[in-house]
Amino acid sequence: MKKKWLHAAWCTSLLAAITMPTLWAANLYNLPHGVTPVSHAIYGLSMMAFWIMCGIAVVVFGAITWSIIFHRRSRHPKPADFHENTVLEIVWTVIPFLILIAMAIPAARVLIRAENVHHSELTVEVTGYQWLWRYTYPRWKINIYSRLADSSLRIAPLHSGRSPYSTPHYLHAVTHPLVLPVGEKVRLLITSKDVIHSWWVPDLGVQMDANPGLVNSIWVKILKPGTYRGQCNQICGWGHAYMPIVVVAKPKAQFLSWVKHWRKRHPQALSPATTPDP
Ligand SMILES: [Cu+2]
Repeated sequence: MKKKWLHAAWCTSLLAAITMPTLWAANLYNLPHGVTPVSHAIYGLSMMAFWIMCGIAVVVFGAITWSIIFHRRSRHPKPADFHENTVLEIVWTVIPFLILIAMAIPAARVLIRAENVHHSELTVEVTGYQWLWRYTYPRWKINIYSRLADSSLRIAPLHSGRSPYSTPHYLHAVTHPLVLPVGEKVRLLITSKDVIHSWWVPDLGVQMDANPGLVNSIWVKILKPGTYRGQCNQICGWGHAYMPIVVVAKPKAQFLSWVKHWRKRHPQALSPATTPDP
């Protein structure tokens, strides 16, 4: 009896030793849960695929382990010598097919939902340039040029002699962030004035190509105030690493007061958008 308990304790410790680092790594490297309904849906899809893969792994590796143990050489197993098995072949074709269908239906639903920009409450135009982003709020005629922050720019040259660790958010800080209201469906119209860029903010569940001559639309509804960082996700030239994205989400009242202050401080920005200096 004592031996049995000892055995159980060993098995539990071994399981914990395997599980704990796995959970820690999962927290570190898993997809971010994000702060928008779409990012939550994408996270749900990712976890669904993950658990299906875990189930498949248990079945496949279980069968392999079982075969290794119970059909080992020392047991002198007699191999089955059948050839072709219609039932078996139908089963291993139909099961993966059903699994794929079960994954494709919710994935298609999320895709359709992510692209449905109807009933948006605010529109912001996002334009990529080599190497900065311009954010335009047509409702208030606000133009924001969002460049890499000076704190990063000073360090970026190869022989600057400064450590990237000496500044917070190195290469992820900008001169002016994109400010959005919390809880509102915001339509983003994304395009480019030169080469292909990509507007990517993982916490918002958004990655959309910015193509010259084409406008792509996507929407975000940020559920939590905060600062969310991303970057251009399409290699667009030597300055590709120098066009980060920072989104600041504020509650509606604070957002409107930001709009008021911005317009007061930047009356020149009320004119139509012009191409920024390189
Ligand atoms: Cu780019």
